[in-house]
Order: sequence, then structure tokens, then C-alpha cells
Amino acid sequence: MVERAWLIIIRFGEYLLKQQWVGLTIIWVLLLAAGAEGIGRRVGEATPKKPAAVVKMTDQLTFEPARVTIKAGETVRWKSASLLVHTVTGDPALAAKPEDAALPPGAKPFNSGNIKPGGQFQHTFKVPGTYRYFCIPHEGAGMIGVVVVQPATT
Ligand SMILES: [Cu+2]
Repeated sequence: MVERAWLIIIRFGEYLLKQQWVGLTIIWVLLLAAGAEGIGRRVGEATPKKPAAVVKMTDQLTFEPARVTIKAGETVRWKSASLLVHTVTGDPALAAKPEDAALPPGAKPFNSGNIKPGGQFQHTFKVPGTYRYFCIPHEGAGMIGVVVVQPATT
């Protein structure tokens, strides 16, 4: 079906060229390029990294499991199983108590922003070490999690 559509589009371009409608042909080429780019981008988005671990955010103000272990370069996905808004925040600068967040040296801070009920967030950990992260609205309630990132085996 998609191939047929492309064939029609290409035939149409050939027709425009034959008629020597230069202006229209240029517009056709530009539209074609934009369309191809759009398809390419959608294909890229359709293949997100498969998470090495999935952590649930609960109504009990916990990350479940509170501690996961992955390898460098792997991705953790957080899923809301909660009616409350949560965040996944690994940034000491955003913590009420700086010790509620910790990053290994060289790792970039991360923050999901508000995750609505049913929402999700994922983060890929490149730098090995122990990460401590928290939920901004529930930091005081102790909603804190740990991701241990082991060096990638080569
Ligand atoms: Cu929370």
C-alpha cells in the first residue's frame, strides 16, 4: 500500500517534469524530502531502547523495586501505577536534602518532570556507579530509589 502511494507520487513528479513545470517540480521535490524525513523520524521513534529494568511508582509513595542493578549503557523505565503525580529526579540541586540524590562523578543530573498517572519515563545510564534519586513531591515522605550501574562487559 505504501509502495503504491510512492509509485503514484513518483509518477506525478515525472509528469510535472515532462510538462516542464519547473516551479511545481521544485515544490514536489521539497515536499518529497520533507515526507521522507518525517517517515525516517517516526521509524526512529518507534524503536525505543528496551529497558533493562522497570520500576513502578506507587500510591504508597515508593519506587518498586527501590533498588535495581543494570549495566552501563542500559536503560531503566519508570511506570506510574499511581493516581498521584511523581517525578524521577537524580539531581542534588533539586533536592530539599542534597543527600537524597547522588550521582557518580561525571554523570549528568536527570529529572523527568511531572509524570502523570499512567505515564512513564526512561533514562539511559552511561556512567557506572551508584545513583540515588527521589520524587520531588514525595521526597519528604522518603520516596527515594537507587540504581546501581555496573561497568559494561566488553
Ligand atoms: Cu512521588
